[in-house]
Amino acid sequence: MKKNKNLKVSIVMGSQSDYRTMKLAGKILKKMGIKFETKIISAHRTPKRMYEFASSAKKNNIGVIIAGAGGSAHLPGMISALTSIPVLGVPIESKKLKGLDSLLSIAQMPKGIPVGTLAIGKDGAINAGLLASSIIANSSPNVKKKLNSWRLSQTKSIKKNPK
Ligand code: RP5
Repeated sequence: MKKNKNLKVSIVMGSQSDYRTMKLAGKILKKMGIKFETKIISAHRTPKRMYEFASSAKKNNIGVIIAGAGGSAHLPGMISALTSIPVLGVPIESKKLKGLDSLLSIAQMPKGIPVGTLAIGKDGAINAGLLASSIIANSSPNVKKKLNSWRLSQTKSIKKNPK
């Protein structure tokens, strides 16, 4: 892969109400020293904004897109249809179905247009941040180093015996 230290991650979400979950992905990226942006883009409420974002993402040096959405949650799949940049989908925990709707919608993409689907809610947002970091680490030794030391300190924090 071409070395490009300036690849950014874009965190997009369907609504302001998704931010309390999606900001956790940003927290991880910050720790890894990865540049990122956050945007509200709704596939159904702002379809033109979605199209413009996805079709210009490559020229804007975006290496990974993290997309959070709840309910029918078509944002990650629609973005993936418009760009070959890897898209990681975070199913937002919805009020009525606790995010099962979001999870199935994001995970069940028909063949041809993939979305890497994470867990429902905050765990998914954190793991999306970590997975995006792993992808960026392929072309950034600095990020690889930070990611490895993050994982090592997680391992060290696990006690051998319960109290
Ligand atoms: C989806 O609808 C958003 O991703 C959000 O999770 C859900 C509810 O949106 P709001 O009604 O809170 O704006 O598009």
